[in-house]
Amino acid sequence: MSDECASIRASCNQELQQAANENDLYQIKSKYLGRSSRLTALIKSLKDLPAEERARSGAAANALKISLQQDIDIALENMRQARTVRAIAEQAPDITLPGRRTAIGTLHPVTRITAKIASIFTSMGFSIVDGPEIELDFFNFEALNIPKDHPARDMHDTFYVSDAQLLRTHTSPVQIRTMQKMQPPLRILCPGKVYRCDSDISHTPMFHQIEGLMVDTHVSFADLKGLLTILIHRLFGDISIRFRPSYFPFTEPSAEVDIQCVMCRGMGCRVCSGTGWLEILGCGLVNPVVFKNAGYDPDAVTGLAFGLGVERIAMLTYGINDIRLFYENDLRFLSQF
Ligand code: 2NM
Repeated sequence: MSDECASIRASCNQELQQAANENDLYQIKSKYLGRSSRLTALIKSLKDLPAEERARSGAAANALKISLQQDIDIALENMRQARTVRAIAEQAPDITLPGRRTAIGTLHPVTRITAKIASIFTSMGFSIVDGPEIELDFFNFEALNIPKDHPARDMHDTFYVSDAQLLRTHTSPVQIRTMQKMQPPLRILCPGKVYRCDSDISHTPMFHQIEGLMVDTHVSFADLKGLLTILIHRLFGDISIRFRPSYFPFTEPSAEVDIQCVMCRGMGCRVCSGTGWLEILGCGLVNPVVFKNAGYDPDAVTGLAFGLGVERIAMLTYGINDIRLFYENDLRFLSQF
């Protein structure tokens, strides 16, 4: 009896040693613990033994059964763990492979020019200020000396939101709001999106503008010329500039500033329509009416103001001939900056 137990034990141990996979182990389990196993036969034969020996052998057979079950289950668990370890190893990334490249973004040309101009003016003591893109008629027109039915309103093809609300057509309303809140002296630069109902190769319904305003007791046209000459020379290098008389309702006197054509260096070409000059900004001394509307004493202060279109400066700087390229989000265009 105990010989048979030892023999089963030894035979099972040997097979467990040789098992190559989980399937082998399931077969061993059925062979040693199943209905037609030697152990089951042995347990069935116990009833033929004398009572005293039956108890002893029964206990031994039972102990063997439990022990075989444990050994087989442990072997199975080890095999499963080994399989998991192998699967993880197979799925693990090969850290010697070269990485996938991620394209590094670039700043949009409009962002670049805005940042450049902002840094030129902050270096001269200006603060950057912004305000709402949906404006009241008062701040966009009325306060700027552009009354209703004034022909100057036709210059800005306005998107109206309601009778009193509109999409700002320039960033000047930010300057009116700032004057209402802050006392002079004032030096501010207002970059931002503006909207005009216009669309062709040189106009988009939304574009970017930068307007500047400086107010103090003795601001003169000489200050305006000096400031804008510094701006243009820092943007375009040593280039010829001319101030040409013009008209804006919010400034008096007013001027437009031309630079020597950056394409043909003044020889005359398609970009400058053969004139050798390019218009790049508008400016003037703040109209006293505007000061009064904004709550400043027009007899106590004078001011200079100017405005420019960022896309236009970017087109001249980078030699871009169609403004719509800025808003098509074509990476072949954008990745060049
Ligand atoms: C321009 C040209 C000339 C301007 C005026 C003002 C304000 F609010 F102070 F009156 N802001 N911007 C101005 C003056 C803008 O853009 C072509």
